[in-house]
Amino acid sequence: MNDSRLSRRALIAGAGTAALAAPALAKLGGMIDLGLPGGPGLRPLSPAFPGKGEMIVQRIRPPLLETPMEAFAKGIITPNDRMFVRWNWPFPTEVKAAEHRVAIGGAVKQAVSLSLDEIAGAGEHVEIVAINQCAGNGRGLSEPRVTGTQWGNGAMGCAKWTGVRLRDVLAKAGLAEGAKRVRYAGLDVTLTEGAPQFIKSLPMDMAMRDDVLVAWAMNGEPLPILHGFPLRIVVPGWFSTYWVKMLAAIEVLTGEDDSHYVAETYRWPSVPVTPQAKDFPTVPITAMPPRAFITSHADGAVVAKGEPLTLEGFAFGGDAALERVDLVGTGRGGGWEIPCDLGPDEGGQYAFRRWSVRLPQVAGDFEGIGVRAKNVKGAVQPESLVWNRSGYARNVIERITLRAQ
Ligand SMILES: Nc1nc2c(c(=O)[nH]1)N[C@H]1C(S)=C(S)[C@@H](COP(=O)(O)O)O[C@H]1N2
Ligand SMILES: [Mo]
Repeated sequence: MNDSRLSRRALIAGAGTAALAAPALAKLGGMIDLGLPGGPGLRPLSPAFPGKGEMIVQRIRPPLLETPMEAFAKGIITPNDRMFVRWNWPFPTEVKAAEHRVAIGGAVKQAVSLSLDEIAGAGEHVEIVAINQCAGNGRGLSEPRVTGTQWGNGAMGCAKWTGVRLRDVLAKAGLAEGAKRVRYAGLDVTLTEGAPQFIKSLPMDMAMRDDVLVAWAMNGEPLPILHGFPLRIVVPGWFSTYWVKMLAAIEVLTGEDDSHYVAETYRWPSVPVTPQAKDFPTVPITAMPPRAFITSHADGAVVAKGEPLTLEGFAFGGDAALERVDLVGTGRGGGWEIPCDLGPDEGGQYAFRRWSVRLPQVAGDFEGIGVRAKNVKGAVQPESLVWNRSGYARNVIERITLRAQ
């Protein structure tokens, strides 16, 4: 949560370099330090992407935009103009709603091609508040380092999604005997010949769930292009690698999915591994574990000695409701923990939830304090990083130090 802006000189130098790199950065607002261990942590901040406020630029094309942590301090909903953006491949910058179709084929009774109106008419309209989090969120903080986009913790956000149930859309085609998985693709196109298309699939029990949606709205607005206009899959509680954007095709499978992004990547070890480990079994990354963050104070912030101190932030349970949040730290007497107060449950079990805690008096520095979330399934954030070579599913307790003066 390191938000140190550079000096004006560095800022101008940064703007100059970036202006050469791409027109999108011409209106460069400044730089941000993500505090990645081993660096480099500096990234440009830019308000220049279509429909976006100030975002951390991880890559321009296809865009990888990270949300500055300050956007999470205000409330449980991440506004559309602050939601992080991630695309594996280039995608159309314009999609004509009237012409868009979703083709459903494979193990179905009757292959169909559905217009947006037909999708909207497929069933009851459902609204759900859910966290969209990249499986690689926080990967840049891994030690030892791992390859992949060096995200800080801003590859997540919480929005209200509106759509119909995937199962109601599937019912338009009807499942054939032996249907086992539901695979789907968007409109993005691969850059290099023979490269794998970004397609993902869900096991049938997930695809049939009450809250798995084909969504067309995000926070009450049509999906922005960067977030998958006109339709995207929403799988509350699961990492957003499954939330395919610009949904255009659905295929029902009778067997396992051997496609690249299911069979080869977005997997992690099913046993604990060391950085040296070579052959180990893997399973797909699916459900999100709980996480919690402090938003009231950045690492290194100064607090008033002898005064009371209120800390605030947000947390989430992952694939189950949040049960509790504790402030945890170390002191001369060993570890300590203080329960935090949970804010109102505004968004339900898949949403961010605010927490706060008031300490009666600051006695001295707080070295490495953090907040630890636990969900109702009993999953709790670990003390140390569960390292894996792709940096997936980070949920170690995030710690900061506060200086008393
Ligand atoms: N069509 C398509 N959908 C996609 C992707 C993609 O590359 N193409 N990336 C996925 C990944 S890895 C993430 S983290 C989320 C990001 O969603 P957002 O850009 O709306 O935040 O989209 C998912 N859906
Ligand atoms: Mo992702």
